[in-house]
Amino acid sequence: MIEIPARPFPCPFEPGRTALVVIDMQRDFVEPGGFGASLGNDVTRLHAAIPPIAALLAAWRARGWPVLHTRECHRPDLSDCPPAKRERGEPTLRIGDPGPMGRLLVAGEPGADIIPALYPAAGEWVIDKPGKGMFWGTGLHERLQAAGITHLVFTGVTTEVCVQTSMREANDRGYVCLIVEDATESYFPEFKRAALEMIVAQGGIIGWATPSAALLEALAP
Ligand code: TIU
Repeated sequence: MIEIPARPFPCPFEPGRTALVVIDMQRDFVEPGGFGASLGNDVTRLHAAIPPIAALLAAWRARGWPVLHTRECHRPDLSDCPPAKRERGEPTLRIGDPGPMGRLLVAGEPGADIIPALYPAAGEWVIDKPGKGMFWGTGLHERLQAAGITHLVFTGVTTEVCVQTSMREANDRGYVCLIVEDATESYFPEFKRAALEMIVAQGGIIGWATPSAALLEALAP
């Protein structure tokens, strides 16, 4: 067992039983013309998280530890996209509409895939999820249990939407949850700051937070 310097206090880390979770680093959120841009967001705000995630992926891959990528996307017939989700607001394009990267947030379309810089390696898990959280409708808890994974390190986008929802779901299922502060980003800096604070408040009510440099240094031999 390793201890990672973290807020609000050192975080336990079990080598081999700790999966690196990369949430929704899809072209649809990070590149122009996708779902994130259709909601009126400046997608360049998310780019700062890419190098830290790449460094963490390299560390996990070098050690043969489990890596899990998620993609928020729906079946082509949208049978798993609730109308309440698709019809909300006044986006320039809705989920399932054709855009420059194919149909927004539809599985198999170019926009729904993960950005080349962080593309999954052979053998890494890729979980397609219809919701913001990674456990809803995915069977992921059973797979993690079967693999003996007890600790999760969270990265990806966006901090206060899919990352925080997934981390809250994981906390309720008994996983030790650590979020990497510079490996997650939001379209709204103030929401990122607030999400990180609410995770570590009250003695780590949802989990722990640490910068990637502290995590990588603690893992170094
Ligand atoms: N809109 C926004 O901030 N996020 C999402 O819709 N999905 C994820 O966070 N992946």
